[in-house]
Amino acid sequence: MRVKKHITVLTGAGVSAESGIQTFRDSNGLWEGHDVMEVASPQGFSNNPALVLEFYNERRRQLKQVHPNAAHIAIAEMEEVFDVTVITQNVDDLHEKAGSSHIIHLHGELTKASSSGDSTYIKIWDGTISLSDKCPKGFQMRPFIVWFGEAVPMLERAIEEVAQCDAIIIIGTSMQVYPAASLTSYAPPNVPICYVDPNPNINYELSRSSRLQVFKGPATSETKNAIQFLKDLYQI
Ligand code: BV8
Repeated sequence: MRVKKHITVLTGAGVSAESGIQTFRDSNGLWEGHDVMEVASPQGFSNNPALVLEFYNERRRQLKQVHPNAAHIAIAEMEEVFDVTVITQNVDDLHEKAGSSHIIHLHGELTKASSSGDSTYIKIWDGTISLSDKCPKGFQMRPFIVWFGEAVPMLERAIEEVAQCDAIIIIGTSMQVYPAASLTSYAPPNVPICYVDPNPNINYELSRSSRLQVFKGPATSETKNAIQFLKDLYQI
């Protein structure tokens, strides 16, 4: 029985773009609707909690109208022949809906809420979070999101995965947000890295890869080409 190769799939907002969820840095990105520090930072939340709660309530409501696209489905189907871990910067639940079974959310999840005063108090939350929602200890409930300036709790888990993978597929991320954007540097030497993006940003860490293969184009058409590249490489 052949041992399955371990593939890390690192995704960003671009993998959900064709499902209708706006990316952050493309022309009509979310951030342009709002100053990032106003809606995605602890300072922003303390300055105007109602604005921040509504920003995430709106994105949580949108989750009910969107569906996984061909890229999310191809990633889930990879599990038939590979041992796959999805490490996503996205806070949507489209990888879950597509059927992926090992998912690490580096930057949190829209479908959960946590206590502002007790980070261990985390609840599944698919409705709105309002200023009257408090945890049992009386602290304000907040989106279960890693804001700018906040530590990334799942980082060690993600590094462990990348450190023992056989290959990496990067899909739809501008590779600008750290520490997520540095994860490829923890991969074993000479690991093949496939990068699916219509506008790939070869950051410093990627520029040091000896086996970077760019698949320039949208996730729904290029993800399967990257997967086929790895199947051919491993003669699967
Ligand atoms: C931390 C939750 C320390 C919010 C997010 C100066 C230099 C370097 C770093 C820093 C710096 N100043 C500050 C920092 C650190 C900062 C950072 O990296 N800032 C950047 C902006 C410079 N990072 C942090 O603050 C992190 N924390 O460092 O903590 C610490 C340690 C200990 C104790 C205390 C503190 C926390 C970062 C997490 C922030 N939260 N999300 C929310 O989602 O609302 S990040 C946010 O950006 C999203 O999660 C998003 O996923 C992520 C990355 O963006 P992308 O996913 O890449 O999206 P983007 O729009 O940029 O790109 C889309 C891509 O898709 C493009 O490439 C495009 O071409 C492509 N695309 C478009 N269409 C398609 C497509 N691809 C395929 N198919 C298509 N159809």
